[in-house]
Parts: sequence; C-alpha cells; structure tokens
Amino acid sequence: MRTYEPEVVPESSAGTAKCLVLRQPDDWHVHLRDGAMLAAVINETARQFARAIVMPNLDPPVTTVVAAEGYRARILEALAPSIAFTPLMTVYLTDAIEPGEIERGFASGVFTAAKLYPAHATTNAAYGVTDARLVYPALELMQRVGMPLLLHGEVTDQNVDVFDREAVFIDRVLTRILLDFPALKFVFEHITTEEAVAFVEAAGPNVGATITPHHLMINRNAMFEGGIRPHLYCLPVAKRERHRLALRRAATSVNPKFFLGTDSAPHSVGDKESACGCAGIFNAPVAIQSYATVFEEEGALDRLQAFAAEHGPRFYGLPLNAGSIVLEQKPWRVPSSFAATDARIVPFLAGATLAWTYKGRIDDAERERSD
Ligand code: OTD
Ligand code: ZN
Ligand code: ZN
Repeated sequence: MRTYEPEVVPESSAGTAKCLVLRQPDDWHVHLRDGAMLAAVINETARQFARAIVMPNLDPPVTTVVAAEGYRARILEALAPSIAFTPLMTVYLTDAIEPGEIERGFASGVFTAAKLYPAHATTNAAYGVTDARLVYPALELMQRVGMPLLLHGEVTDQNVDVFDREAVFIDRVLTRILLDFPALKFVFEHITTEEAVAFVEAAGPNVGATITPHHLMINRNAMFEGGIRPHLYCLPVAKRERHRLALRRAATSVNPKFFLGTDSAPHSVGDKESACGCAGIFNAPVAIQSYATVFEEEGALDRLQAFAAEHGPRFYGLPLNAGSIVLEQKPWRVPSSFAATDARIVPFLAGATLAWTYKGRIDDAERERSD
C-alpha cells in the first residue's frame, strides 16, 4: 500500500539538500480573476494545487449556474495544457439570490459552495449581502443539502475600527447564524484573530477555517515598515502580533478544522501603488514555500501535509489527492514581479529569499523511484 507520510528525504545528488515530499495540496480560497489577469495568474496556482475553491467576486459577480459554467470554462481554457487542475466554483450570495438557483447549481456539481460577502466588505463586494437574514432561505436550503457556506467574516459598520471588524462579526453575525443553522457547514475564511481561532475551536465539526500564508507571516507593523507598503495590504487587514501567533498555533495544531486557503488576490501594480490602493496580496507563486517556511519555523514540518492536503478535502467531503509535490530545501529568490498582458503584478515576498524551492509535482512512478 502507498503511504503519503510527509517525509524529508536526502536529495540523491545534491549532497546536503533535502527534499520534502507532500501529498498534493489544494487551495481552499483563491481569486483567479478573468481575462488577461486570469491568464497571467492561473498557472501559478495550478502548478502547486490540484484543486482550488474559486472566489466568485468578478464584476459582475458569479450569481448563476450559467455564469459559473462560463467562468469555469474560461479558467480551463487559460490553463497550460500540461497541468491537471480542477477549479471548484462558488456562487456569490446577494440579497436577491434565488435558493432554487443555488440548489440546481449544487445538485449538478457546478457550485461546490456559496460565498457570503457582507456588502462592501472587500473588492467587488458591492453586490454583497446587506443583512444576513435576507439570505436565510438560501442558508436553510444549504443546511438541508449539506452545501458549505463560505464567509468573509467582517462587519462593514464604519463605526467599528477596521482592526476589530472580524471580532465584532463573530459577536454580531456569526454567533446568530450558528444558533439559527446549527447543522450548516461553514468556513470562516482567512481568519486573522485569536478570537476567530477560539470561535472555530469551540464550534462543532461543521465549522472550519482557512488561514492564509500572509496572515501567518506578517503582523500589522509590516504594512508601515519604513513607509507605506501597499503590497502587504489586504482585507481582512493583518492584525497584532498576538493574533499572528494564535494563527500559527491553530495552523500547526493538527486540528482538522483549520486548512490551507491562500486568498491569493492579484491586482496590477498600478492598482496597488495608488492614492487609494486595492486590497489583496498575490501569493500564489510563493504559497506552499511560505507555508513550509512557517511550519518549519514552528518545528511542525511533519504537520504541513495534514493542513495543506488533508483537512480541507475531509471538510468538503472530497477525496484526498493521489499525487505528490516536492519542495527542495534550497534558497529561492522570489521574482520581483510577474507579467500580465498590459500590467505587472508584484507577488507576496517579492525579492525576498525563501529557504524552500518548489520543484513541482511528481507522479507515482517517479516517487517510487525516489523511495
Ligand atoms: N482582496 N481580500 C479579499 C478579496 C480581495 O482583491 C480581492 O478580490 C477577500 O477577503 O476575499 C482582499 O484583500
Ligand atoms: Zn474575504
Ligand atoms: Zn478572498
């Protein structure tokens, strides 16, 4: 029988270099965009991840089965032919969403989950939900059929400090949803606070959470180090150090409720470096290398596979991936930017040197040879 224990194996020819072999991971939260931007970023995600939950915040947002099918086709079209990758589509909840549309999309396998953005919470969230009670019929349906709800967990009340919006969302919105839909499967997306960690830990097995590489690596100081750093601005915004440490503990705890979701959100350099810069961090090219760095720093490399490749599929009720990927313990300098047709995109950790180099997928045959 094949085993997929993560292992650090000596590289045959390179003397001291070590390789980390992992079951192939999935990205349970990504923004792939559309058009030229989609073409520029899709293969960065698809090189590392077998599947990804694709966010529906296009403009206009993906609110119908037809729109999701069209978007999925464009993603597959933009994919390099040699890469096997499955986009898992989501539907964007609006005040006017028809539960029947959600049910049809889920039953036909087009929608894997539904995304709730509180109106105006982030990029293209203008069409989001103004009051969670307006989508209660949709949530009822989803609870009944076992369809996951994905939550951008921040209140948008201008009177609430931007650093408190996640914690206040738990008190004002999430606790209520959980009481009203005790069996609803939901993912608290891109958690950033110790309050969110505690909430998820205390909830039942129907509640999970994704954690991004950037929230594991930076605290809010990073946005202001020596000047304003627009490429480290995202929503939910990075918080204090104690929150980052709570996220690191959660990610490395082997608690099956916590799993990988990059929230990779590319914007052109012009849209980031602007008087009103867009929120979002493009981390797809550095995703698994960043998580490996964090897990190594925490002395938890042996737990990376569970977080990256096992907890997510189990939460979603999907099979684990059969293939593997390889990372080499060799310094890798992150490119300073990536090219789109008419723009450049600056990735997370641009120009920095990471301790891990992503080597790619290995198929079973190759893996057996290296065993
Ligand atoms: N940017 N955060 C999110 C989305 C985007 O650019 C985006 O699409 C999110 O929370 O999903 C963010 O900073
Ligand atoms: Zn979000
Ligand atoms: Zn997102």
